[in-house]
Amino acid sequence: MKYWNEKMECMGAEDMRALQGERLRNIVRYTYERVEFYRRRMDEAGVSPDDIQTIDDIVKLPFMQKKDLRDYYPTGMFAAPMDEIVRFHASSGTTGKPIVAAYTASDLDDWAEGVARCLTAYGVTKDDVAQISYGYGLFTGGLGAHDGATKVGCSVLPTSSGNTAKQIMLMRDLGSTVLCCTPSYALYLAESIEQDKDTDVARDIKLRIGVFGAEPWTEGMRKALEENLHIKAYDIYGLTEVSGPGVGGECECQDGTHIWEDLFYPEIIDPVTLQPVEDGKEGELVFTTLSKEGMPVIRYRTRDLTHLTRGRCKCGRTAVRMAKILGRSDDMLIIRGVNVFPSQVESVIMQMPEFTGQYFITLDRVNNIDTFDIDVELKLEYHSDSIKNINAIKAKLNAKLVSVLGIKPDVHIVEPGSIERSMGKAKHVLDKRNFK
Ligand code: DLL
Repeated sequence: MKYWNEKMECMGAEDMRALQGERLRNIVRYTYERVEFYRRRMDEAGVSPDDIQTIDDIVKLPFMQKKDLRDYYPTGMFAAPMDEIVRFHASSGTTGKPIVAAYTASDLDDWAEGVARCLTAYGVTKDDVAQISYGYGLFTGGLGAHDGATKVGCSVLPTSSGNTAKQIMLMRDLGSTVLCCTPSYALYLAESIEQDKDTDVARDIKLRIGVFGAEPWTEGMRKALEENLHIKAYDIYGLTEVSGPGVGGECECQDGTHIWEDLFYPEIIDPVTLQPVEDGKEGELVFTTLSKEGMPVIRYRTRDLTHLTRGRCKCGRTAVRMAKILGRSDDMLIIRGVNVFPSQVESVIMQMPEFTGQYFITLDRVNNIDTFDIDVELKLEYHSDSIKNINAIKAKLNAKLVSVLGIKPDVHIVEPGSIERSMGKAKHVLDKRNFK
């Protein structure tokens, strides 16, 4: 089966816009009547639900952001009564109150539908064994992928994250064919399989598809994961505030993430002027949920930076495509006045076969000048090289980093295994300037 829901995934642009308009009309009225926040914001902006007729009218509506969700913690943004809420999740914010998301039964069904569309687009079927190594719990990764894989009819192996030796044993013994986890954990799993004396990837591991998301990852990382795990690696995107994984996913063309725009309406805006940005130009991704009942969001600013492409994909889908996410605007580092995204550092490191792909950036300020250090891990086979060879590798990396970043970091080549591995979303940066 090529499509999970051909009608929605391949709908013509005009019909899709009509459907989106109808759903927007409904969701605006629904939230206006049920949630004080939307009523107040719309009144302040001088917009009434009657002003929203077509999807083009969306620009009349005010934006919202994470702070609004925090301010209404814990239940102020819920639009459905508690007896209709069947699940909570919460975002992994490190500071302050978490963002709580609430789902009705219909929301869970739509969420699983989004994941099922992604899985089908990757080529997953009910004959697959899907190992879910995203964390289960408040994080949406585990249960989100689980419900989607269950809907497709896969044999689901809910390992959650961590306990890597057991993950590999079960992957081997139950013949997992699909692996769902963060790309950084997949890299660690691949490395651990390589070190496992009882397991040979080609002989013992049946994986064929990777379902990777929850953090930015580069084409270089894709190549490494595909080679190391003998799979095709696909992107899956989503966020707690909008639902969880499965807001969109790639197809076999690996040429952008299709957003399921009958459920989640995307816009790209200039984060400074808040004006719409045309297709193909980078900006901040904004979402409006078109069917959610428990906790809908309207023009929610994700902070994720990307661009959109419209038109029929080679796979036949018309669902708008989103480019790989460069990072969140909050993750952008300003080092000596230059903007740097950790994903740019990753893209360079992944081009060099000498490295494991693990890196860690430390920023500090000494005598009022930013310091920019990057630890990069050498692969075992290069570690025993002569100092001369290691220095040559370092010089090559430095030159590449300077040309991509426009700023020279202090690179430290470190021993294999010395950078802490991540079971979930990897932490690549320590900014000590924040503590000063
Ligand atoms: O990370 C949901 C998810 C789980 C997506 C599993 C995919 C797979 P949050 O914890 O709320 O939800 O974090 C959402 O993670 O705004 C992006 O910044 C980032 N993110 C998620 N997927 C991707 C991706 C989940 N494929 C935030 N590429 C989002 C890049 C991603 N960044």
